[in-house]
Amino acid sequence: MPDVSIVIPVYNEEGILREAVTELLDGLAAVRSALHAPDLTFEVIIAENGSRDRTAELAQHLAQEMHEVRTFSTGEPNYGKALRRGILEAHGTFVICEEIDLCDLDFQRRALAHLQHGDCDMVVGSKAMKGSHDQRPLLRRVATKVINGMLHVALDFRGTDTHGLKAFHRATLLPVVEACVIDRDLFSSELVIRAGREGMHVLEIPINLHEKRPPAINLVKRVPNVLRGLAKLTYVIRFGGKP
Ligand SMILES: Nc1nc2c(ncn2[C@@H]2O[C@H](COP(=O)(O)OP(=O)(O)O)[C@@H](O)[C@H]2O)c(=O)[nH]1
Ligand SMILES: [Mg+2]
Repeated sequence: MPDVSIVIPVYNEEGILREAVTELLDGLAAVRSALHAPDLTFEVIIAENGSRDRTAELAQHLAQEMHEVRTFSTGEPNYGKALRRGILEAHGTFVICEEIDLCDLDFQRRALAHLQHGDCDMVVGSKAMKGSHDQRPLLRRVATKVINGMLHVALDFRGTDTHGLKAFHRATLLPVVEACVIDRDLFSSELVIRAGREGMHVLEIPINLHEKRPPAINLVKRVPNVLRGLAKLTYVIRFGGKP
């Protein structure tokens, strides 16, 4: 079994997939050495669904070429569903949830150091806390703050970010992952919020966010889905109902 599973949901990423995965695997040597853990083993799980380009086929090729890489493809585009399945299929003691346009080795190194020291159960890479540096356009930075503000009001969430990079001890978080019912964009938020509410120690650390490419899906088009997800999330967490 690997020590660390890196789960990466991907959708229509043929342009950067091979380069990003190759760079990630090359970079892991530096993570091992910074952690003084030369034998630390990794697996990379590419969680694809619904891509209309050659992403699924490219992911298959990568899995055949590189023994650390596994992949699966399922139905319609759904970030949360793909990430959830990737986490459930992970074998590592620790799981890192990545994004193909980030593959942030610095976050991975710092998060693993915290987890190995037993400082916390989950590390969240925040792009909105003091010390972080978010290089995305203003509108997307504002969107992050708005979603966070809504989570604060609706669910009493006290952190600064729920969407994006995360790392955790797999066995500890597994019951929380299994309890999650929201898919799409808000799955990430549900996972972080549930973990906190179940008394787990969630530690936020600042990240330097630099995307390898702008997102394919227009921010405005995501709004209805995110609002629906927020309403569902509030309902299931506040009232324990079915989504
Ligand atoms: N499997 C899957 N992955 C997705 C989907 N939408 C986005 N992703 C992946 O999620 C990660 C982040 O997506 P991105 O478009 O950068 O949105 P951002 O999180 O707002 O920056 C990337 O690795 C994408 O390929 C989806 O519908 N299904
Ligand atoms: Mg992105």
